[in-house]
Amino acid sequence: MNSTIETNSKNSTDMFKVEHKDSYAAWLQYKNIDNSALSNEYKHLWGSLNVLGNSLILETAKKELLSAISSMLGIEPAFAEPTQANLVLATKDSLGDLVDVDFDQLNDDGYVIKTVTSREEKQIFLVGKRDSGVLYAVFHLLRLMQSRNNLQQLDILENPKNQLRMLNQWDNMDGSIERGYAGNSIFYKDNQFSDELNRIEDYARLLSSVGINGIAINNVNVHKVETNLITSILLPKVAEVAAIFRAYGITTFLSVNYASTITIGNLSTADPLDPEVRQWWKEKAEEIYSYIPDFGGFLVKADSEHRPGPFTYGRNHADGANMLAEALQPFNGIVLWRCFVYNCLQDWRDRSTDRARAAYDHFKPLDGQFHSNVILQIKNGPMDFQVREGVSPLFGAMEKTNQMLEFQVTQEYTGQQRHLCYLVPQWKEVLDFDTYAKGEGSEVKRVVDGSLFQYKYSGITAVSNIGNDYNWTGHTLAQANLYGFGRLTWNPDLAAEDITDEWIGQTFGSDELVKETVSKMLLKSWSIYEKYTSPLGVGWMVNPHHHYGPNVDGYEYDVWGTYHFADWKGIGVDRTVKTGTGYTSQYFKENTDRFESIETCPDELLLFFHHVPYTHKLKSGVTVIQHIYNTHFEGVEEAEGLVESWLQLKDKIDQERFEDSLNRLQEQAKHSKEWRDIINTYFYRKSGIKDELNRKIY
Ligand code: GCW
Repeated sequence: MNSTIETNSKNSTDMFKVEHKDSYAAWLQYKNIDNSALSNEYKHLWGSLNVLGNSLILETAKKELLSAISSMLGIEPAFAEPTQANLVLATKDSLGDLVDVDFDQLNDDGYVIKTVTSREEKQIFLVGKRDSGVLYAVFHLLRLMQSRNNLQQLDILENPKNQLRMLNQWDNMDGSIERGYAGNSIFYKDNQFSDELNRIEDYARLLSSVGINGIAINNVNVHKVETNLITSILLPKVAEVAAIFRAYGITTFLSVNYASTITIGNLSTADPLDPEVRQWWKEKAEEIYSYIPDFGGFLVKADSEHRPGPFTYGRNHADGANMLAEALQPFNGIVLWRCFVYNCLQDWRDRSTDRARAAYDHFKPLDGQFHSNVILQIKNGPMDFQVREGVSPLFGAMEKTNQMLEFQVTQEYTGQQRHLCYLVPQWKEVLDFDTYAKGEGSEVKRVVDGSLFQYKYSGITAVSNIGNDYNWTGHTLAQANLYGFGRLTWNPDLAAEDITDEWIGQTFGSDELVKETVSKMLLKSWSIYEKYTSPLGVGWMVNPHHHYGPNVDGYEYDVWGTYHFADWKGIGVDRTVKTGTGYTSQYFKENTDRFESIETCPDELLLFFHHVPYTHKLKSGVTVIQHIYNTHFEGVEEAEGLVESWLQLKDKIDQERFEDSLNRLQEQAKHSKEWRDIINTYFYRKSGIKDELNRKIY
């Protein structure tokens, strides 16, 4: 990856590109096309190039195309007139009448890739409504090339389904990453910005290649030093990073400290209705936009896990968000206001409130009170990125308030990139969940793509899983989660299998055994992880604070407690209206009825919604306790199977990526036994019920 940023001396990023070339390149390998027939075919197709129009992003698109063609074909396309060039890159404004494109079919980031044959000569047009579309078209064409597709006749039209396609970096300026499992931050070190801007550029390129168009570059837990990111002390550096992302069509956002007026503003309050506080934020917004004219806006975690917020002043979250929204409005800035709000000081014996209810109880009553440039950012589930939990009932519940979905690509509760857990299948389930907000066909994906309620702003964001490891993600196979998130956010209707095949083909090449084996491993891995960890939607069997398990009672008697309610008779959280916390009532009727009834509640969420005896028979005909034993033994066998599968690929994958992944898969198989034995033993001792197959449980 050539950096346009001249680095004075070789830095670790330059070293990684040489010494860890394949690991670092992720899915943008651009390997030489050694099939001579195909190579000649492509060479003929790419013999000459013309880029119509001038912009930073068009420059990026051209640079990407030239470097990829050079790397894969060993040629440098010649310049040619637009009517002659084999490859023509253009936007709506620069295309003229060279080729017929119906721009009404394209949204702002949409593009077409069209082959036009005239006088036996083929031309391929990559045309975007804007320059961002041209860049996405280039990455699309290169995806096809890396996957060795036939490119003789192309007629592609692509529009991203989601307007905002974002990542949140939980990076702290001391260089640490909250819930990061791939090294330290690529953005910060020792409370300063990193000087390895080429690493940030390579990250921008990876993200743009899968259609990401927004990034918040600091942790939502904004500490004192990060509060200065919105001051003249650090804004010049923020602007430098924003310029790097801008060249890849990515808008920069900052997480802000809600109490900035106190921390750095010398005011004694952060009350959103206080005129001085409102004026301070208006002036702050002006200052920020003087450095970054296309700044995206603020990401806010308030009144959550000890973060300051409007509750301190007896105000609600509409008051809090709207104050910031008014400050940003003149600059078209937006507020991403997180709904992860619950009472983290609640006594675990307090059965009156259920943490799962909190976000809905806080925000549903405020529907329609938020300004049009506020978006509520809602985690996929009401608890906290568990291997499985109910889908947040907030989706679809607020037709007058912009909503966006927050996933977690970093694997905080799903193995921390030490275990393989490919999350695209989980994300697909969430996106396809029908909220019934406007009757059948009100899936979450239609809420957050803005089409169900015609939101002005909406989209999907996620907590990133990258750090400064030379393979970006700790576990090399976890690169698939970052890739899959981008592709799914571009188009939630893409099949998990297709996204997986795309990633494998670009990352590991076209060997059929590799594609078949890695695809099976990835697509089974979420189910495997769920089997040996948390049964039937109950989650949380991890150690407090670092969230690596197993620890069955880790959270059971913690401040937020009561996550499985296991006693000698049964297990599960009763969230029904009839006898439990009433959480089920937060859904629309079709889902309330489905989850309320033990007969219709899906087995995989049984313990998320109900407290049942260990002897309760699941739809599978197996009792709950026997299901726990069976799945934990199966999970270990399947985790060991992942190692066996990977070993088949020993001579088909470069040694570094093969060894990296093998080591982690072996650790995972070993650790899955710990999960199995601790959980099975715990429930055998609690229930006294023997395993029907008399396996070793003590
Ligand atoms: O998942 C939990 C994490 C916290 C995180 C918080 C949040 C950034 O344990 O580390 O803080 O949620 O989403 O804000």
